[in-house]
Amino acid sequence: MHKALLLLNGPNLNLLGAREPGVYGVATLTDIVQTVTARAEAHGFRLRAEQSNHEGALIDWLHEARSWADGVVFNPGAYTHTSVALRDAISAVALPVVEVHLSNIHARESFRHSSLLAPVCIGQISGFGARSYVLGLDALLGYLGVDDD
Ligand code: CA2
Repeated sequence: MHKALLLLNGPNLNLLGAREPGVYGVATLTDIVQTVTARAEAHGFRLRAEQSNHEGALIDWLHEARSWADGVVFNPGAYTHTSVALRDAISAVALPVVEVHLSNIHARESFRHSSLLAPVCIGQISGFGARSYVLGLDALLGYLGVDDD
């Protein structure tokens, strides 16, 4: 085990906290990264966080993670609903990936109800705001056999 995790965020999530607080909450991506990093470190894991608005960059980080990470917490943003390429990347790297969403995608527009990625992830957490990331981390650690607090 590398004792290291990747926290990956997709398009527009760099805007968190600045706009649409009613839908996505007031926490910034920096706040979320700090919270998840502290919790990962408390369990003895390093955490690397990356965000990109570009599909190819997200794919490259997933590929790289194969050599250094034990798993991934991933908010793919709108690529959740569209990206066969990200689905193929998740399948190819064969790392455990937890899909997380701030909003409850099932309670929103119908085009957000389906995820092309969820079938190749170990699970999906959706609707708990910034806490979705903490729940996603805990689910990943549990999957990896790390004891609870
Ligand atoms: O709920 C989520 O976490 C989403 O992944 C967020 C995506 C959306 O396309 C997915 O359907 C669900 C959108 C992220 C946009 O983030 C913004 C943040 C602040 C202001 C505007 C957009």
